[in-house]
Amino acid sequence: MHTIKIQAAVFALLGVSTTAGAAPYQTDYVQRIQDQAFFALQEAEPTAVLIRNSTCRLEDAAVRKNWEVLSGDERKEYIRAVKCLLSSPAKTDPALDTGARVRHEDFAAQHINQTLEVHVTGNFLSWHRHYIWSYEKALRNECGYTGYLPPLQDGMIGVGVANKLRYNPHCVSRDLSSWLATRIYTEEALLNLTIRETAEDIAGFQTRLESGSGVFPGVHSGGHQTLSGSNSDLYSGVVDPAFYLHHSMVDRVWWLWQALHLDQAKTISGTITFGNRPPSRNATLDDPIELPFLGVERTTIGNLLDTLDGPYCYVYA
Ligand SMILES: [Cu+2]
Repeated sequence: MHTIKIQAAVFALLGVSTTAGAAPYQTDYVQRIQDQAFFALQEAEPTAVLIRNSTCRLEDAAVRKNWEVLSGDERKEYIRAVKCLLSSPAKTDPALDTGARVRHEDFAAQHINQTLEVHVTGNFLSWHRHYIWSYEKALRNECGYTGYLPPLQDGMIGVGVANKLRYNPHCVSRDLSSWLATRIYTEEALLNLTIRETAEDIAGFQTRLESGSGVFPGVHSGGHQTLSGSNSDLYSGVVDPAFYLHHSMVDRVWWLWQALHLDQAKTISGTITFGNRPPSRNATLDDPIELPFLGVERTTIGNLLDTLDGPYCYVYA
């Protein structure tokens, strides 16, 4: 298990300027897709409320705003809350021997322990949605954060060997590649992921998310590679706080796809083994999603497919 020495410098990636007021930022092509998605949700709301198992309403939903549009003070508040998780004591049962010393590491331990069951699988998107939502909850309930988990649009992590769980103090590293970022986060990539035939079903969406154009990786894997350093380790990339902003962006892209394909929003694709090795059955909506180290209530994939239902009530802006 890893521990992290984080000082403000580590947050260089998170915006450079926590002091300057952040300018509104969202490229036009992202805004166009965002507007289409939100319009689709508004159109569907009168019928959607009737079948929801919660009291969530679109107009009251929490809004996850992009990191790029947060003000300097909002960014500082987020960083302060992350530092709080980095300095609060771990809560996982010591008997589990996860190696976690601080709260942030409880989350890392959970990801490391389940890595092969929640990547390149049918539960990848829903498990990570629930995982980062639990992190957001900890920021808010345990560290007084008043905002929501912001997606990072422009910094969007390969497979390494995990040491599994043990106490392993080291510094988080990054090796940012703007060269790669400018080739991955393109209008083409977003269109291919959302409104084009390439993403006409959830299998196509997931393929694009990982494989991109074929030459460059997709926005999920490519984002981890863009951050590089600690993020090059599929298991323990979560030690880098930027992991959560990147995965908020991945969740946002899935949310956009779902809103633009409401008739398919509750479909999933993939099996229950990493890359289907060894070959296994397809994942189903009844498959459990569990975060036992984090004390999060057991749920199912099917319960996590709508950000306005089940345990959730949030949208992206
Ligand atoms: Cu992951």
